[in-house]
Amino acid sequence: MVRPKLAALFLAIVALANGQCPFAENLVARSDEEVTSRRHLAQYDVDDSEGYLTSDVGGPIEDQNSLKAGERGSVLLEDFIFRQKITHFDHERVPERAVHARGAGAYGTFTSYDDFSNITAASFLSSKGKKTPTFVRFSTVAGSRGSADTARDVHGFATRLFTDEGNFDIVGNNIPVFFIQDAIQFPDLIHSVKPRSDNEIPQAATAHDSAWDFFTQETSTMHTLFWAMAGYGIPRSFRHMVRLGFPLQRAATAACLLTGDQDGFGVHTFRFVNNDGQTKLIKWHWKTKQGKASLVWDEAQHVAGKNADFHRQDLFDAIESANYPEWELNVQMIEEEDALAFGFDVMDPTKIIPEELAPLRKVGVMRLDANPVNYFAETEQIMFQPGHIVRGIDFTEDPLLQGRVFSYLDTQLNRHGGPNFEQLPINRPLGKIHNNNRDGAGQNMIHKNTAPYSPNTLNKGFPKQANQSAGKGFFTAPRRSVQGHLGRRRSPTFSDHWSQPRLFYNSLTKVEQQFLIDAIRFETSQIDAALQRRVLAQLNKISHDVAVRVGRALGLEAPAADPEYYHGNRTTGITIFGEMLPTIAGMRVGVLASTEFKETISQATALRDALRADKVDVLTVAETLADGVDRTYSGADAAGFDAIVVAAGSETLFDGRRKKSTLYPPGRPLQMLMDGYGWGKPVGFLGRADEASTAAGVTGGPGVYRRAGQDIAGMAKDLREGLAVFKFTDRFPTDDE
Ligand code: HDD
Repeated sequence: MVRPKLAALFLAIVALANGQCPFAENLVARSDEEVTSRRHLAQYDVDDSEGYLTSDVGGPIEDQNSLKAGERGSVLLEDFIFRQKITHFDHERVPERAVHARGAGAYGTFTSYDDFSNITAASFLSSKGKKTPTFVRFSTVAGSRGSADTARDVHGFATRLFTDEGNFDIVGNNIPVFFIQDAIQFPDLIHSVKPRSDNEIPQAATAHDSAWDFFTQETSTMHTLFWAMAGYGIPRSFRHMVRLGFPLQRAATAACLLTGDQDGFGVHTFRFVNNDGQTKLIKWHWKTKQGKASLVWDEAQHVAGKNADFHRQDLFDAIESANYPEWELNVQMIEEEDALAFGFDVMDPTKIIPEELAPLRKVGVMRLDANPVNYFAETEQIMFQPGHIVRGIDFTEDPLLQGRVFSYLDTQLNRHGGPNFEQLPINRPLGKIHNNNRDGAGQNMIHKNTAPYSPNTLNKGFPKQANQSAGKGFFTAPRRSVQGHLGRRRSPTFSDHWSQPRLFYNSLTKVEQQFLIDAIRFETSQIDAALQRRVLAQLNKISHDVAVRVGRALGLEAPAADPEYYHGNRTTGITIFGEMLPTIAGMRVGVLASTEFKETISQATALRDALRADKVDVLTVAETLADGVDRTYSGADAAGFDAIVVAAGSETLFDGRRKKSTLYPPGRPLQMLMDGYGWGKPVGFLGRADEASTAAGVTGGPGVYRRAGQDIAGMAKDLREGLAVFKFTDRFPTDDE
């Protein structure tokens, strides 16, 4: 069988309907044998490329008409074919995830950079070049399964490593901290964020009373909230969530700041344990090699309406066109005795460990190179758990982590309806399972051992107990200890909720600070006035300036400065717009052309050829789907492109009197140009396009490129720079400008 399969073609059609870029041109056909990252699952694939339709029990059948008494009915109870088909359909759905319901996944391979056995006994890090199959599921948190990808939200980044010593899951987010410090508060957090219980409004949004009612009382939420209100809440794609550490300076023209490597997203502190029982406290960081990029809010809202599948489509297309995204796995390591050495508690999941205090160490790289074959069987049925842990790694006392270890197992029982969910193909480990767990709904294994208990003599003691010294068993860090009086309380070392949000805010560029303030203004303008005052009180503990600026938009006066947590510290790796993207592969350029002027279509085609080697998709937009045209103006939108180019040929396109589109009002291409510019995208003009640029109010400045009609190479060069800058942030005024 050769990929892509029907699913890929279907998505391409959906893409067309949505005005997005289909990957048809870049499709890379690979045989299933070549897709190694999901080879262990191939035994479960069902190939319907030949044969007769059968019932669930294998007999060939026809199923297009029910069995009736007489031509006009009724249908007979005897019709087992009807009943089986309808019954199966009626039971197709399983409960969607209570959170992170909306997501997309992909397979890949993790490659270890070295032998790290001096610090961890984890087998996937035991030798240089060791390869481990992986599956990743990206998600939003609050929205239901059909919600839009670009809702402002924390984004899930859950990774499964199918190691040769069992499945290991890192169930993280694209934000390195979390809202709460104790898992017992999770239902409260989620109930406040989810839609109202009476009318189920709003979907996938925190801009409502209950969310901010909770945030302003449980102030541990402030730090994560700041990250989500900044660009981290609206990433350009899953591929651009979290980033790589080789910063290049953005074009000097693009208001920017040079930064170093940045923090990551395993959130909790874990332990590495080596075979000698020595431990280190660690934090996991996945860093994208695509670079960090985010949308701007107005754009994200447009995308949500135009293409709810924006992120999943980007991931799917990238993989189908062999533009495989990669992330490097880094760890921050500290000594056990330093858990309280930095002025905060490293067991507190609302805190980052700034990189100045604990540098990142690269341990390997993950490349995603295969799409799931069946969304339900693979992406919907993968059941991640922080409790899926392997020898060489251990938990810590973090109360949020402790609660998660329970909750994920429990939720899978609910979703699957029984304890055998680990037997589903996507959840099966690479190795064989030997234990005394038995029976239950959907039992897939046929156990031959008639002594399913330990210890036993009837089965010669098998399966044997494995531990640190025998059978390479999982082991708890030997010197780990806990003690204390029982009590429902929170550690005083968890009580500072404001210093790190301020550290985050200080570390953003000026325009990113403005985006954050604008996001809080957007959210809080939709909530009750009493809550707005509580928001200002909290913001004021972080920054008086932020409180004043948000207050101004709400028509409220901020309280007097509350400087207890004010400081001038900054840390590296926070800014999103401050760095050049290391690759522009997978970006899309929309060329605004006209079928009335063939020359403009030729310009677009030439530009496509010029950027092919960069793996940039250049799409031609015109009035009709004539030769060489990919999109009509009615089916395209600036939100679907990372850059907009006006192909003017030798005459102008936007002269309404002479060159009016036959199908669409001249305002449509103009709108795309204005939106693209307004959302900070690179904008180019090929040929005589003065009227277009004047009509759009795009007079010049960084990221605005003008080239003669024949100078395709020049425009391609400009776009390479412009796409790597990605957003020209000088176009967004700040409050003091
Ligand atoms: Fe969670 C899903 C990430 C705290 C309870 N969580 C879920 C997923 C991600 C995270 C990425 C989706 C996994 C997938 O793709 O299938 N969750 C986090 C992070 C947290 C966190 C980074 C804090 C550090 N979660 C958290 C707490 C609880 C849960 C404190 C409960 C006490 N999370 C769940 C859950 C979900 C889940 C209800 C829903 C579906 C599932 O687990 O499989 O059990």
